[in-house]
Amino acid sequence: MEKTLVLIKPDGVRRRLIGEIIGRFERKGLKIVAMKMLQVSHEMASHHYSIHRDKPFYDDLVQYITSSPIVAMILEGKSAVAVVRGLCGATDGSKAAPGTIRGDLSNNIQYNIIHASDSPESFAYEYPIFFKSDEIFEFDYGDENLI
Ligand code: 3AN
Repeated sequence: MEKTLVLIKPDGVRRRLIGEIIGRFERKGLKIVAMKMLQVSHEMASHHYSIHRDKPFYDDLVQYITSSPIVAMILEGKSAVAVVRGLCGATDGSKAAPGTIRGDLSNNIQYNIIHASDSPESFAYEYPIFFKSDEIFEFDYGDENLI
């Protein structure tokens, strides 16, 4: 089964949307195999956002993701990367489709609530920034044949 990294960013935490967001992933049938609340350091942020280093919004991005705690999780399921990206919606909340997390909960490109890996390769690069291997669990919910 495929895995993907999700970060509920500072705006999602501070707007009390953690439960709303996790509930959407659970109801879709994704498995939460790792989860924690943490303060992102500048070192972690610059590693995570290294592909954006030359973009004009890079400094704001790092400043923002390090401004207050986030919730990080690893979700597992069939086509998890694409399915989770679909649930998140377009990067700019003001353009994201209704029914998606950003479409329903954000109206902003920077304060867009959530990050999700955009490919299995991105997941492989990103998840070790947030999780050690012994923080990722293997278990069955028991409802897998129904999902
Ligand atoms: P996504 O999060 O949808 O994969 P990316 O990877 O293109 O989008 O951008 C990473 C983050 O950078 C976005 N989540 C958003 O917070 C921020 N961002 C992207 N484009 C802009 C922009 N034009 N202005 C400000 N922030 C941006």
